[in-house]
Amino acid sequence: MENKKNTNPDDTSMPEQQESDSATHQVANDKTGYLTNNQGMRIADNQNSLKAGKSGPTLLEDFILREKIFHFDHERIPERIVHARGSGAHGYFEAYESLDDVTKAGLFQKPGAKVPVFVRFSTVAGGAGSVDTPRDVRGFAVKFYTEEGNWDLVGNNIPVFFIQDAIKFPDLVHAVKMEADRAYPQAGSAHDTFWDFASLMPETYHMIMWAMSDRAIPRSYRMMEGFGVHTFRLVNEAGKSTFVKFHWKPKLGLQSTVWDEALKLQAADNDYHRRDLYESIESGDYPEWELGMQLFDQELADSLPYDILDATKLIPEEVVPVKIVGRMVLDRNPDNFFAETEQVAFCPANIVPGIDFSDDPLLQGRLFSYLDTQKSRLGTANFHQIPVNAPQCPMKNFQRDGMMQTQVPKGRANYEPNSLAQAGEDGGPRECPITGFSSFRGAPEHDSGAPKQRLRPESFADHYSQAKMFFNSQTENEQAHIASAIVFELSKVTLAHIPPRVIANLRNVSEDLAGRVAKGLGIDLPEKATPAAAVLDLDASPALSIQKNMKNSLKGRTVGILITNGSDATTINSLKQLVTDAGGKCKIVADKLRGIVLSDKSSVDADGQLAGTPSQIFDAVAVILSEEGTKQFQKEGAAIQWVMDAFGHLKAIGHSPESKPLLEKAGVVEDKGVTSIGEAFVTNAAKRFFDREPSVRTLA
Ligand code: HDE
Repeated sequence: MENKKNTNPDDTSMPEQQESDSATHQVANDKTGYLTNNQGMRIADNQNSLKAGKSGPTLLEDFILREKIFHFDHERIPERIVHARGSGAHGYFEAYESLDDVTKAGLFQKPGAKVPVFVRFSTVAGGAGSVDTPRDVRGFAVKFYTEEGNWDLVGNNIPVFFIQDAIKFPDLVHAVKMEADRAYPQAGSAHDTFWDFASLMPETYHMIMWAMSDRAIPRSYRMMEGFGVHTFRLVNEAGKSTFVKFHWKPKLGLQSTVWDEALKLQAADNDYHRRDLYESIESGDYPEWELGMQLFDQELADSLPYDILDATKLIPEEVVPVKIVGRMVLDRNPDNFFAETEQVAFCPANIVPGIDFSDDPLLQGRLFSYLDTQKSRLGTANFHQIPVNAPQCPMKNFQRDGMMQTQVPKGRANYEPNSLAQAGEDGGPRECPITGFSSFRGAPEHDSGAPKQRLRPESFADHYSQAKMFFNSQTENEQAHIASAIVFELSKVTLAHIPPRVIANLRNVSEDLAGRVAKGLGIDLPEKATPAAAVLDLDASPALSIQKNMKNSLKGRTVGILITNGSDATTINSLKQLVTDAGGKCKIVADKLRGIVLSDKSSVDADGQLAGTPSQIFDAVAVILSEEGTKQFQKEGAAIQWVMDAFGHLKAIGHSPESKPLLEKAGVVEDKGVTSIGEAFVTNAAKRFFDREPSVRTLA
């Protein structure tokens, strides 16, 4: 055996027992670390697949090859529907002053306070591999990792938009992206379908002015303005709201290319903007913007000749000045394009207390779309756990599981309210009405009706009246079942503080029920729970009872007939006939499946063997045994149980005279439901004998 060729210049050691090949082998040393598969197992040869002999075929056994190709096959994720091509960077935002008069948002409270950000700039129409310099709107999306949660300001480099209502967005995007049949042009609006749409949509013309201006062919991402576009709200500690439009002003000032230059850049450097951003950050020339706010109130809004909720309108800086409130510096390139820039998931609905939405119908649609689209793009509802998306403040809730879950929550508190803490367990986090986010409740901007609120109407406050009506509508036996069921369930509860709380609630449903449950559990009757609304005496509704609405019919029901060798053939056949005539079915159960010899020497097969066919699966049972058979079954546990269960489950039991000793052994006490085989049994088989219940078990 010869050695593998070692082309690692740093490596001096060589394994000695490997066969030579012409591939380039770089062998691990202390500096490189060891190459492993995804399970952490060290790999000996990353150049050759495992073959039968020297030239193959390749073996299916090669798990190293299969894992590597499998993972490679799935490297791509769907690109963004719009804004697919983009470039990202890390940095920070620093507040210049306190804005506590207009917002309680933590990042705007202290001069000099910094929060980390991740920014993604993008074109809109082209695919992920398209060029950087077409005529297009540019996305300007900022994720602020604040101590109160992530705030995403997902804006563009143009302060207005093409359409006024989110419902038109799919049409706009279909029209502007490559045409459906020919799949071109790849990145740009200069084609039939976009201009067809625009020609029919007067609301696009303001944005078209901007898109046809040099704003749409910027020199660099570093030299673009950014805009939140919509009117948002700021809300201060006192709950007062101020309208706001967000602006980003580049420290380098605005700069665009000329059209001919933009065209030629597409040939000279497809990645012109991506390279520019990356290289400026690498060289320490950090791009910087100042955050500006146009702050105004309803009165100012009312004075304008257009609607501040219309995203095709801007408010000139000359009318409402832009107040500069902080700066953003991008000082770190992503370590990995895919993990960060591709997987970052922006969402305009990501806001923090102190910032809120307006009723702009374009914004309202976006609040749904971004969360929704990330599920398609990133494949799991857990995309918020990807490092670039994860908040950098504590995050705790009761959402669980889902594909690609990486968190391992401890304990059993995955719901609330819960009282697990009372038993010394971790009960999980709780809402906070003071520091938690509450939607601005003031009057809506227009006449869209009631203010937004999270409230349960008073008309929903009665929780017991119908529970009481339900209980009162049941038969006595059904009521006993309910009481017993609750006793059974609560007897399984190990936390002692919980059953009294359930009974306290039951006292509002029925004192009788509550008393029976308490007695069944052997605990004292607790204080009654205070109802949120008076409990009403509603009329009972017989339709709510099962027993009051049962049909005494054999249709759809099955009678099980227990037989063995020597059973009377005539009785069996006449019973089968009667049951079939009444619309029911019969199934024969015997100790063996085949060749049971009846009294007339005829041979029959059973439908089920006794050991595996308990009486539970029948609606009524008949026991037709010979004297000999009865003796045999009196020693047969399964046969005794078969009869005992049928009796205990309140079923009709028919029996041949010879079978009686088996019934006695099974503890059957004669009642209306226990008869000889004949018409009476067939009538009984259509119902249950609830009156029997107190004689077979204790109910609560
Ligand atoms: Fe977007 N937009 N958008 N958009 N948008 C998306 O979300 C959408 C709109 C903007 O770098 C998508 O994650 C609707 C206005 C940026 O990852 C999608 C409407 C503005 C980015 C989506 C709009 C934007 C997106 C596609 C009309 C400026 C890139 C992938 C109601 C204020 C973010 C994704 C990034 C991306 C929907 C209009 C900016 C499909 C429905 C107006 C910067 O969810």
